[in-house]
Amino acid sequence: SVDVLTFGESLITVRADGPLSTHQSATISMAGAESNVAIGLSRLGHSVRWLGLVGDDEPGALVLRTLRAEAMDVSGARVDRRGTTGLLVSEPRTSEITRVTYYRAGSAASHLEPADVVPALASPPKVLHVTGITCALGSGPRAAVSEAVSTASARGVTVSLDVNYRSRLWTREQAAEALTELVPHIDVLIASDDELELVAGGDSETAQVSALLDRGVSELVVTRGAAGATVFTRDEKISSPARPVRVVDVIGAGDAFVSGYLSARLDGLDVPHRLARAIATASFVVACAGDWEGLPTRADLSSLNAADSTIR
Ligand code: KDG
Repeated sequence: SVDVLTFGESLITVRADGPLSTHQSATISMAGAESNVAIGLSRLGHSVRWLGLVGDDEPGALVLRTLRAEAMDVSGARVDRRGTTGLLVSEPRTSEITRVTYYRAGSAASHLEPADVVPALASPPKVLHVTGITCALGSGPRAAVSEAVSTASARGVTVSLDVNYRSRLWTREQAAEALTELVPHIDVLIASDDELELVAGGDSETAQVSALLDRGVSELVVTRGAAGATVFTRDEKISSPARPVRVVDVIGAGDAFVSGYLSARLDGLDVPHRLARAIATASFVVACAGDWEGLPTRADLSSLNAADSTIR
């Protein structure tokens, strides 16, 4: 069995150097919240299995080839000819604003069903990680998440959910309806401060935190962007500021944070050290372009503490 099992939609990305209509230069890569987390965990030495559907096309081959190169088990991933691999286009508009456009409706990945993921839990991983994005892709993917988390929690597997609300895919009301019912199966819940109401209702953070802990969440990780993050458990509340970083590309920071957090948890570290690794991991990924390219290895992480020069 593996340390971490995850599944979701991975897309091909075209990162243009300007508005796509005027630009001939762009970088082609891949993205996907779950595969970003999977790459982060794999680089930190954990065994990871990723499941998902890609189209019978070059973008799908790029996705699987990249994940194999990142030492992932993709033996359960498959090609589905009912759709193509999804596409994400990003275009810089100002130094702060990036326009992101999805071409993913009806994609191969949107045909995911419970039977594509639930059998993999027969050999239980230590952690099952899912995100709210998958629930937004259609009724099959939503059922896959719901059945996977209930099967995993019944088998004693630690289940982690990153809310990851995407306004382009569904409304806040739809997200709240789908995600609230997952909560009783979740051990580690990661949400940004403005996503808390999607899983807990209400509008005061104190009430939301106690509602989630009462429903069985054992670790609630609330991220606050550049202001850092707080972890709430039954017994403690631990906050940490973010590291001061020169941000090149903020996309992927949340996924990097989750990979660092789960990695430290798998290593048996306590909550303050989980938070510290999460923040360190995120600080690597924002320093270069791309969602996952800058994710650190263990050696990279230890270089953070060996400070006497900024040139290594
Ligand atoms: O978390 C970063 C993701 O937004 C990106 O990788 C693409 O999965 C993606 C999505 O659906 O937005």
